Amino acid sequence: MKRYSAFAVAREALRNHTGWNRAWVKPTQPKKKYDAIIVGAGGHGLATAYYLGKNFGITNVAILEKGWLGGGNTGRNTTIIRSNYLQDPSAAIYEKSRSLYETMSQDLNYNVMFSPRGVIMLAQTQAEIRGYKRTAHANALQGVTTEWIEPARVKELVPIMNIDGPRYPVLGGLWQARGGTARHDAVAWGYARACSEMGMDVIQQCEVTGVRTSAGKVVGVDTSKGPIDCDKLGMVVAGHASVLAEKAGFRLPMESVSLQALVSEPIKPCMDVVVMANTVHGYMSQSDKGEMVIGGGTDGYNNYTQRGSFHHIEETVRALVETFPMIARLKMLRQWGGIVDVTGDRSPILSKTPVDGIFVNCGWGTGGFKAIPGSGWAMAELIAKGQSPLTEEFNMFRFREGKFIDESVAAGVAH
Ligand code: FAD
Ligand code: PYC
Repeated sequence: MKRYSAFAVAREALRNHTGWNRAWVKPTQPKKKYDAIIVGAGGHGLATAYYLGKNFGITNVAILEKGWLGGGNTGRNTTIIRSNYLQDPSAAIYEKSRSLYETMSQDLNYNVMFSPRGVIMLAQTQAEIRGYKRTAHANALQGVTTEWIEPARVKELVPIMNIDGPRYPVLGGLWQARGGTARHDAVAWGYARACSEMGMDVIQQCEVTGVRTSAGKVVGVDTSKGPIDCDKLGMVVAGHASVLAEKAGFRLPMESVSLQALVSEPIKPCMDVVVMANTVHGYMSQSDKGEMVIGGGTDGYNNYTQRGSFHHIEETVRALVETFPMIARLKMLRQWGGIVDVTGDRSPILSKTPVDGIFVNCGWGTGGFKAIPGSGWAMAELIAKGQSPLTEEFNMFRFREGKFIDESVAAGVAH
């Protein structure tokens, strides 16, 4: 596998930072009709379009975005990638995704800065020990490489951690050595550029305001740039999924809520793995620029603010100071929020809908960045062939039938 030099990584970081890389996507106006329209140019929408072209040769496709490329949760997340989920259907799609991240830069010819530095989920209660040991056993059966590690090994991996914390000492952890991070904007821009090169239209500043149907089948959408016809429609709009579904005449079992994150001033390298501490509601990694990237739980009430409430920052920082005392001296640089789409079983929806020709991909909640390539791969198959082994169990009708895919432990972020 190709390895990038430190120079290539630094050059790519600069190009991403300045927006230079985004300029590769050709500006375009909508055509009258497409074989497929994908609503939402976040990672999942773009990856869906990309694999429609790459795996099925369907390129008469438009991706419609009301804002800008990756301006939703894809460009707002803390980029943690892992596949240590409990249930078999989850492990299949998240591990497919993680493995696609390994070769994404080569596949897209675009450096997404995938960094498999390892992810630890700390156990700080007896219940977490049981939960994570159970996950490690399930992962062994699923072919996902994870292991339970003892506190001494945690300390070896993360010397800055205080494992004897006053409230919740570290009792061990679930370790996934090939988990890690990637550059979020680059994932969106890499897919967008590849879609554009295949002849697809990536249309920004184009909000879908209505969905047109005839005899129970989709025929097109109304947008802020006028009506556009299509044979198939993929709704991939995360926190706005229920709003768009309503325009097509059906409801989704989903709630939208704000999740926030913050970064510190940049400091010298001090932590080369990702740490999640779910009992105390905090997680942290260090970015390539040296900032400590920090997040916590979701707001406790539904909202569309892209801000997050103040008490959560306080709670998150308090928890992390306990676990990493040295961060008490850091200044925080900025804070932001995203609107995450949360289902009752904390698993996504990739599904046909009651309207013929409309497909929905949503419900990734606090954890969909890691799933972008696997979800796009599976969703493209669902749209092209009407079924996919990776999406079967994630259909929206499972809530009516009681076939939940419970991932409340693996979700990793309190909600
Ligand atoms: P988005 O990127 O939100 O894309 C949806 C797009 O649809 C948006 O660009 C929006 O503008 C557009 N849209 C909406 N309505 C319309 C309309 N009517 N017409 C046209 N366009 C429309 N996941 C992880 O795996 N690891 C993490 O570490 C992680 N951390 C997170 C931290 C935070 C603070 C947040 C907010 C999320 C985090 N997530 C994480 C979750 C992850 O970001 C999301 O699950 C994922 O990015 C969802 O991608 P998406 O493409 O579905 O949605
Ligand atoms: O799903 O791993 C995750 C995650 C970490 C932070 C937010 N989501």
